[in-house]
Amino acid sequence: MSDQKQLYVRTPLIESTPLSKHASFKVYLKLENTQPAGSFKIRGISNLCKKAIQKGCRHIVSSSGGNAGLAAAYAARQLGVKATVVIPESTPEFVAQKLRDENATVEYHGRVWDEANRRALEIASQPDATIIHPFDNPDIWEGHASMIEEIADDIPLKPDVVFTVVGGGGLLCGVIQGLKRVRWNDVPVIAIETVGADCFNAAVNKGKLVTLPDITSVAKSLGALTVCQQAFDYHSEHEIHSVVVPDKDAVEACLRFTDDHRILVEPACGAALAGIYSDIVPKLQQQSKLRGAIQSAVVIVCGGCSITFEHLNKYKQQFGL
Ligand code: PLV
Repeated sequence: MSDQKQLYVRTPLIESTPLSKHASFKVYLKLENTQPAGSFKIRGISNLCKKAIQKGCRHIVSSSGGNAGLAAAYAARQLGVKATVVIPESTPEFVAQKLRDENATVEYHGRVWDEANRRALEIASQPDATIIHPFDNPDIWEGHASMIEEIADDIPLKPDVVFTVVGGGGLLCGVIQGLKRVRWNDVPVIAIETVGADCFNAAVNKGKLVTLPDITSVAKSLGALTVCQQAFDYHSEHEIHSVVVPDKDAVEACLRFTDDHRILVEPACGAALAGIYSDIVPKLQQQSKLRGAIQSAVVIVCGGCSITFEHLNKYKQQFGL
């Protein structure tokens, strides 16, 4: 396949009646869960993979908690090159199988993503191989930014706020770059993490990058120990409100979203939806952090494959929901 072919799709932007009813303002959902490979990741990862292949790469090496690896494996298969994905032991076996189904070689290494990444870097030192970082690369952010351009084309009016989640910060960087591209520099972003996967919030509170000792959240896809420098730097350039929600709220949001929209998402994505279901906007307004009335919001439904109906049911019991 030609490396000119776009590997991501233009995703739907829908106005959500149930979430709008809950929030008392219009809520639009950017349905990145409908991307090939299951999440927004394919936007940035395919951009980075294509550029690597143009420079002679024949072997894509990814270190990923799952979704970035799936996007890399999908891109590699579409572009006709080999893929190896190193995943931490926290990644469920069914995700490993999905990677194999994309023809990737899968290697388990380490407890968390950072340890898997060290092994991936070793493999990527082989000739013709290139490391495809899951979040810390300008080509990733450039690719992710395309989702905001699509939103700007599809939404009737500029939104008053955008909800997204933060893992290593690649998605946040893409969102901010996209907002800059469409000249929505004044649209605030609510950047949500879960307790125990909150490296962006820790950095914001400390005023410098912080490395978490461990990832204790069930939202393993948000589980980078340190956020990327660019995401941290954007915090002083753009109005970004860092919010941390308990795992229970992220899981509850997944459950409610299943009923409201009949779409199954993993807790990493549920965290963004918790922005609406857990009434983050009124809380921020009470703290005088969000100025002006909110008439409409966009939630980036980032998607992700690390969930099954059975897993969601287990989480439901675990959190007494
Ligand atoms: N997941 C990464 C990093 O994990 C991965 O390797 O797949 N939502 C979903 C469904 C995700 O899979 C991720 C990232 C994020 C959100 C956060 O994106 P980021 O890392 O660009 O902030 C450690």
